[in-house]
Amino acid sequence: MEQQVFQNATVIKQTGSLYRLTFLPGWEPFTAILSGRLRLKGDHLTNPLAVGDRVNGYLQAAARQNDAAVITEILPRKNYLIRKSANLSRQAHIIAANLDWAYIILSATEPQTPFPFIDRFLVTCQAYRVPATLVLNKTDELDLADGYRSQAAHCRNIYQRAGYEVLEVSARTGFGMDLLAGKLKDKISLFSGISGVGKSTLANKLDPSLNLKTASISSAHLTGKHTTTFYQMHPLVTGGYIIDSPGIKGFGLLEMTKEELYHYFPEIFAASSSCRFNGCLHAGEPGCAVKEAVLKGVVSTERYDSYLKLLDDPDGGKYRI
Ligand SMILES: Nc1nc2c(ncn2[C@@H]2O[C@H](COP(=O)(O)OP(=O)(O)OP(=O)(O)O)[C@@H](O)[C@H]2O)c(=O)[nH]1
Ligand SMILES: [Mg+2]
Ligand SMILES: [Zn+2]
Repeated sequence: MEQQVFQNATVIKQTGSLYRLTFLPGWEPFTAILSGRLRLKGDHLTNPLAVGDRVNGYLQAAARQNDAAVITEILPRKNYLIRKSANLSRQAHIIAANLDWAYIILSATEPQTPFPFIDRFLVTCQAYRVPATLVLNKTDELDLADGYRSQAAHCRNIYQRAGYEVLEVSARTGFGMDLLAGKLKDKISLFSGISGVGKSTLANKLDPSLNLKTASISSAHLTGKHTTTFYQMHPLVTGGYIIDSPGIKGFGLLEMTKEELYHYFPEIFAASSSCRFNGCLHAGEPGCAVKEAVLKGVVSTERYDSYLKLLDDPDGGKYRI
């Protein structure tokens, strides 16, 4: 059989054993499978290949519909995001690879994302060198109750103090969407977050031609319905590419020691340079500058508590969901 090699295609979708690839910046998706050799590798991973991965392979001549291309090589990753697959699982799941930016989408109203979830996501972004921004969506609903308004202000305050940008938008009214579109231009960005916060609705607002499936949150539990089921990259009419993702249910940190954890809380790391002891874990040691920064309000008590909780995890320095 005649073979024609290809290089540097980008994975834009995975469904079972089939991958969709394209050559960026163009957009002419074709189907591919993994070579047997690659399938055997990486048994500690639920997915050897993730959306955003760059790959080499070969096309089969005169490709008919069922003649998928074959991926023979995964190119080195610039970065990636990874999490534990599930409780007690030793397997890990690569969320996406080669990201320019990660957005954690939150709802200003419902459903609410627990702070520990946000912090685990941000810690992972720091550890794997993916810049991250928080997006507070559904701000059009902030008039529903004063409680929501103060909660949103609280969230903004905590994360801005930690050094993160917090964008306020409404996919419904379009508020803040031009600013977001400008940030996404010329980049590959991930939209992550729990189900129902409006990831796919935001994508549709940015580019109505995407026409992604969305669904209202459950009126009984105010939770999302896990409408999006695949990670998938989409080109935006305003420029750039976004990866829309299924709502994340749990976020387990991976391979992180107690000694390195504080490096991934930027504001705690900054304060730690003045700690009295080398190797201070900022958990009550004398002369701890982090504790002092918390008392002064430079580091928020919420983020510090989050840090201490992760530090206290009994799993020998490795963290579970
Ligand atoms: N009021 C209001 N509702 C919104 C906004 N954005 C999204 N929604 C609604 O929130 C619900 C969930 O939106 P989706 O886009 O399906 O949420 P998702 O994050 O993609 O959810 P999964 O795919 O399940 O992870 C839908 O009913 C949307 O109409 C917004 O800015 N304002
Ligand atoms: Mg969705
Ligand atoms: Zn300290």
